[in-house]
Amino acid sequence: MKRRAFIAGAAAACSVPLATSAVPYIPPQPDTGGPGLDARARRSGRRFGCAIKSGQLAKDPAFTAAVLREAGTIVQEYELKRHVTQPRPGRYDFSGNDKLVDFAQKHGLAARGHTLVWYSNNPPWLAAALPGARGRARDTLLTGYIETAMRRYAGRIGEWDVVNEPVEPNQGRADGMRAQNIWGQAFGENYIDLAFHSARAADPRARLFLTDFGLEHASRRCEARRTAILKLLERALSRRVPIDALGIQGHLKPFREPFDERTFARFLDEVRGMGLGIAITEMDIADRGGPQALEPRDAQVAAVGKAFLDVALANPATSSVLTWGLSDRYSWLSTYPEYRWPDGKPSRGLPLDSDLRRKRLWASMAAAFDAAPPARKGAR
Ligand code: 9MR
Repeated sequence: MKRRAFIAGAAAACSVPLATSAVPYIPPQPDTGGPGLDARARRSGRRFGCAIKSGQLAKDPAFTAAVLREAGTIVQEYELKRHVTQPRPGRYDFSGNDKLVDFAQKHGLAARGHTLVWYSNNPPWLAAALPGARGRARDTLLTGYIETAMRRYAGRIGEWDVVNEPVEPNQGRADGMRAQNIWGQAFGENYIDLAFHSARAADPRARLFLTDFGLEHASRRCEARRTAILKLLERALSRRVPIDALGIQGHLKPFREPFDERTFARFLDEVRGMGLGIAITEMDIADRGGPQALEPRDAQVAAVGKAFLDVALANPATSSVLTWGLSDRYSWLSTYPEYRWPDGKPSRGLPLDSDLRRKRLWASMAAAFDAAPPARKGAR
């Protein structure tokens, strides 16, 4: 990079109210060779992975090669959601995820399962059946899928997002639980107990996650969400619900909300203090609202990624980091109205650009993995 552009990038990186470090981090230019992110993550006993779709593997060999270069674990971007797998009652279609799990097995990758119980992406028949159902029939609408999916992939999917996105304080409930949620409406909070108990029974060796977004920034929105999650975890653990770990999605939006290392570190300490593991399960960085020019924008995105991962990896309970996609060639951020650029240019929130080149964000993630102290061994 030309020296002037570099300085401009660095200055811009300093001007974003993101992190509390005294010395601003200036991410290095990415190298083009060298070990991938999973190899870096393994140095501290962790894993790196990404979300993928089976269609990408079928149609894009260059992207597939990039996944194999960078990732040690994969997760389905959508192919285990119930509207896909259970289009009609009692009829399952696991064909998309079977391809992903076969791919993982063939190449020695680990696989996560996303997601078993979510307020969203349920088939219409399920949302229609739930309110009128009672007793065992109602329980089965929740637990039947957990049992079927987890038994099918026992030994091949080691970690499951059992309950996804349970809190939403801005929906008005005093306890911060998501009000517009078919599961909460049918069972009350007990849906969480039922889900985790049936997951534990379906595959006792699997690591069971509760996952949510909006836990990362130093904003009122995230503060309320962190409080709601901590209280939920406290209640659930006191009822002996078998939750092993919290999945922090990590959809960062640094040009809208600040990131503060101490705030995030304190939250992770509280989670660890409850005896839970931690993973970053869906990391990406919305660059909408950042500078138009790519150099300073990429530098700022990379700086936030580093600040965020430095805190996440300083905690020994953090076992893995997954990004939501791997390359800007395929990112939900480029399709979502709130985050996509109005001129149709791709969002640059993932480690590889649209041409599969390693970006500054890749370099800052690699640097964070390289510097990470060891993870706790044998975490469930
Ligand atoms: O990225 C996913 C997108 O392709 C799907 O259409 C959408 C609905 O299934 O889900 C997106 O993934 C979400 C994930 O499942 C939960 N956390 C937020 C993710 C981004 O919206």
